[in-house]
Amino acid sequence: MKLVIATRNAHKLEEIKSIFDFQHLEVLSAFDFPEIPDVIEDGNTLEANAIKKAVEISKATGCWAMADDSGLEVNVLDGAPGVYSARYAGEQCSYSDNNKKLLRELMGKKDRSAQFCTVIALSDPEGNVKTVSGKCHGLIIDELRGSTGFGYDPLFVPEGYTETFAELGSEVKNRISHRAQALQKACDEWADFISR
Ligand code: ITT
Repeated sequence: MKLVIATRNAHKLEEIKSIFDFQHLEVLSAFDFPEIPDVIEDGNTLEANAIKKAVEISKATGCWAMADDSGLEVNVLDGAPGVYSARYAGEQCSYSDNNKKLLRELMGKKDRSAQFCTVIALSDPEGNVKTVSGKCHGLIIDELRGSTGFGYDPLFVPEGYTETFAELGSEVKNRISHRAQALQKACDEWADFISR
């Protein structure tokens, strides 16, 4: 049975593949379907966007599809960048632009608490969908540290650690991250589907 991971983010794809045990499933990704246009992420919540990505890709490919929508919520910024994490500094912006904007917005702010949040949706080819979510609490530091991972990883120190996700590396990140927690729930709750 084929399952499409509905992402064009290579880092995210790599993390999902190394965290989740897909057992006998044949795993594809949006990179295998270049003719399918990007899904417009216009939902107001991570859940709405994750569902939209999973349903559109499953309908377009005729396969089951799994989608991840994630964001960084910074408490003193009322949850921003949140659902707009990918384009915080504007359309077509880079990870570096987003990190610089976040540091600017946090300049002089004492409360550095934040959480990464993920919703993962699974859709069958008819568009029947289920979701799980995961959260990882931590702090935003005031300089970029580390070179692994992607996105806001060089600024985020997870609770219980002193190094950023980008310094801790994939082994630790993939054990404790928002994505790891959501995928652990997926593994528990979707076992019937996965073992079919
Ligand atoms: P797809 O929609 O194709 O999956 P995307 O990069 O647009 O890829 P999102 O819509 O979920 O993914 O965007 C979330 C953004 O939040 C992402 O571009 C990163 O900047 C950031 N992000 C998400 N997960 C992250 C993580 O584990 N570590 C660091 N930053 C992350």
